[in-house]
Amino acid sequence: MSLLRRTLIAAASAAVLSTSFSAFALDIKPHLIRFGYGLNEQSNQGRAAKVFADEVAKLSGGKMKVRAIGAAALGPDNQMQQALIGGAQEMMVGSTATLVGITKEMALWDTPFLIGNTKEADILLDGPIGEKIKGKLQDKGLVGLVYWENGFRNLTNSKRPITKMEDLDGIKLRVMQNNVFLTTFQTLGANAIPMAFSELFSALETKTVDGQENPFNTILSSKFYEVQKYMTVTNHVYSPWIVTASKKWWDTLTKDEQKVLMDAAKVSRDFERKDTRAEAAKAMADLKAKGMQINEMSPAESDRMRDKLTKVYAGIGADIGMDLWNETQAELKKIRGGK
Ligand code: TK8
Repeated sequence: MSLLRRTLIAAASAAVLSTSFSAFALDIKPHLIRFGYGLNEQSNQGRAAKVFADEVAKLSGGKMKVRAIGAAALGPDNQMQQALIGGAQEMMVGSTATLVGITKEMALWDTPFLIGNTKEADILLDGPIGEKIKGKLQDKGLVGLVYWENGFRNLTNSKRPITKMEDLDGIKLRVMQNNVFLTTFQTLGANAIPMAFSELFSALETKTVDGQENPFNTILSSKFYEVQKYMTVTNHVYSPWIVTASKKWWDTLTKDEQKVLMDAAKVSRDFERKDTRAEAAKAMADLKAKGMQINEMSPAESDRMRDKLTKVYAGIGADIGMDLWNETQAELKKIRGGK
């Protein structure tokens, strides 16, 4: 081989080396962002996760890449939260109810019958109260970006129609891993069993539990109608989801990168709420068509439940602090026209 050829080869391979090195450097800097969630890809959660990923790619000109990973493949909510806190995972979306062990103020959102409609939900969540609660996550190693809508929760079970409180007696009801949900359903007479969402379908299928409670959308997307005959429209609580990031990781990002994520999160939130509401509006008919027997809880029966839950309400007030509780009541009164 001539000297010239040898020199050319050496130069070429040096060039290859240096390009591949800088490509590698580029790859790690603009991060692959793992965004975990619990429902499947075909759910409202999955659709909005995709919108978030696409928006991040668009706003960053392809420099930031979100990989949305659903079906609790990265673990149930609690496990992902710990991974975020430790810096082993970048982002997730999950129920605020599973965050109460980390940030006690999140329990406000678990208050039965607190929020009456989606307008109230949006004002509370996106206003000063929602911001304040979200801000509390910072001290715990998490950054809260936006709230998505999980929705108004309804009861399903495989035993009987629930038309009054007493019908809950002895029903083995899966609840989220959260004390307010646990004591609420114990107080109402059910045999409440805390369990991760990822275990729920098979627990219903094997009759380890008789029932569960979730919004229409989830009952549909998780195919609970295959293993649950009865649904009772109770709207007993409005559940938010919250998009969070690992603070350890977030603090390594530039201001511009943080802005891309925040802007994309807002776009995903607006999409998600619209999509969820559209799906929920027709879900009842869909669930009927799938063979579920559906009844609506009467307002008188909801009032009886509310009365029965006096102690639960007092407990939430004590846990989150009376200032936050009173501020919320005042805000709701304002939204409802001061009545
Ligand atoms: C999904 C959960 C789910 C929640 C539950 O990971 O656990 O019942 O409603 O949406 O966060």
